[in-house]
Amino acid sequence: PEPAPDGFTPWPKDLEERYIAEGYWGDRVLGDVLNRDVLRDDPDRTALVAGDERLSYAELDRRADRAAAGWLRLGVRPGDRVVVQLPNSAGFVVTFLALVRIGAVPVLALPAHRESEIGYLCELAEARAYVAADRAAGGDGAFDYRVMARTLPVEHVVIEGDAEEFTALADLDADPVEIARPDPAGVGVFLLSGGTTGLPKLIPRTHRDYVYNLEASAEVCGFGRDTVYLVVLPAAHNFALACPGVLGVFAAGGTAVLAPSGSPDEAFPLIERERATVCAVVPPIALLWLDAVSWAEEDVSSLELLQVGGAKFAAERAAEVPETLGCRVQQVFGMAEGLLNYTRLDDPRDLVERTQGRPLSPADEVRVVDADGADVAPGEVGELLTRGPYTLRGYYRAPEHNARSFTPDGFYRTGDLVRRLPSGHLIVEGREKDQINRGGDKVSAEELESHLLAHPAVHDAAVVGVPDAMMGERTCAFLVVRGTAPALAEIKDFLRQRGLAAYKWPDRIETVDTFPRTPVGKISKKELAARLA
Ligand code: J2J
Repeated sequence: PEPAPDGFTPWPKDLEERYIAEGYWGDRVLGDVLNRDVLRDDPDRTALVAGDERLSYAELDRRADRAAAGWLRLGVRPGDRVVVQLPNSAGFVVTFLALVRIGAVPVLALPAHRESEIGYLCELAEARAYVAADRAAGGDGAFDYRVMARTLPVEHVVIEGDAEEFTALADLDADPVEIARPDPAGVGVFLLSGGTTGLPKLIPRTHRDYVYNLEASAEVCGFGRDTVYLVVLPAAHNFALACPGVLGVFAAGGTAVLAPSGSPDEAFPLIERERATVCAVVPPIALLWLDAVSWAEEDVSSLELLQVGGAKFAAERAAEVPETLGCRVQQVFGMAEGLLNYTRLDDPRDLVERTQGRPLSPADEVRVVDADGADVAPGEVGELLTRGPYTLRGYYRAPEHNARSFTPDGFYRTGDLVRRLPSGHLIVEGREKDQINRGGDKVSAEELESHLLAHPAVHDAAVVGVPDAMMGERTCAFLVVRGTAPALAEIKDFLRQRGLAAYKWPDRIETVDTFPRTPVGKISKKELAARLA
């Protein structure tokens, strides 16, 4: 189907009817995720713990309604896009719920993003408003989001903390008003793609597809009222938000506990204090925890399940989790574009350790294909293509990119190379897309290259991944230079000034005279990568 004028590509009618008839899509909207039974029978149950704040289901519901009224009073309307860049705070959760309740569409940026990403997102989404913290927490505490906000093309800036000349997030608080329910078929939230092109892409997720995503995930992961979910990844990332994430916990009636990071110094005391039962991490955090339990003093025995995803988790390390951390491990191979693969809680040990799980939904369609788009023999490696009731049909306002990223019959080309076992479990064997997976953080080679090319001493640039024991991969930039080669520190400083998020900066640079070429004259990244091995 043709994308609608608002840039959203709908599912074709026959599939829409099927997803409704088979019960994948319902009438629920994201603003209704707080478990209704808990709100009615047990409203004082704790929904959210964030810093010194503990909010019950009733309090969180009320705060979200009051904030929704505050956003409406500010002038934000249903359908307006709002770029949200908040840390793991109660403010993030309340803001998300408030915006989706009024039918405004949050564009979920990560706290690490800077002018280059945020400025572009505001333009692309034609955002009405931008909401951020006053300053970055932790190591990068020097960064002041208010300074960036002054450069953004938005009508309203809302700041959590010291707002200076802007609207304070705390002031978006008014007596609840009657709100028109958004259309469950409409776009509820925009997620950010890991990206393979020069510019980040926006992923439209409808209310009904994302509600299905989080509810089905909560069921597969066994979430219930007793679940205490520790959030150590950015809550704005798909994994921590809805797989099952914070929203899945709310749907199940459990408790979400927000941590500032996955560092054992911050996470372990919270696990002990709150008796956390489950946590989602990327492999580098899992490795850190496997090491830290031997010396940490905290009692982490409440943990029942560690979800590991975002990048490949080695079978040997997965095997260590039960003995070392005293909990089950679940591998998660997901993507903000949609498809989620989980190892199941009752899968045999071998599948849990060796595979990255199988699709969440019976309606997920998966193909594994060769370079010509033909299905490979069972068990062979090929590119994973997928479509289903919660996988996008097109990026927002990106027609040319969409023509390459989807097959004519609507399968999303993941760019991941996988092998499928007879059980349906997938093993991630590699990647075809031009992206570096830096411990779960995705870096588009083309995006970084285009920034590097802007440096006066850089004549040409090619970015590749270099294997790393902790991070899985780090980023190496091969440069052909003019005159003196710039030092790594200078390159990083240059990228900082250009407003590129720090996780995208190269870890290493190598200068070369010329690039190796493929027979058709393209830069051979394979050969460049081989030089590093
Ligand atoms: C290998 N590669 C993986 C895994 C993701 C849950 C978990 C992760 C994400 C995520 C997510 C991998 N082994 N276990 O959104 O809800 C790589 C693949 C994939 C890309 C998607 C979730 N898990 N990957 O990581 O949108 O290359 O989502 O296509 O950030 O991460 O990245 P992203």
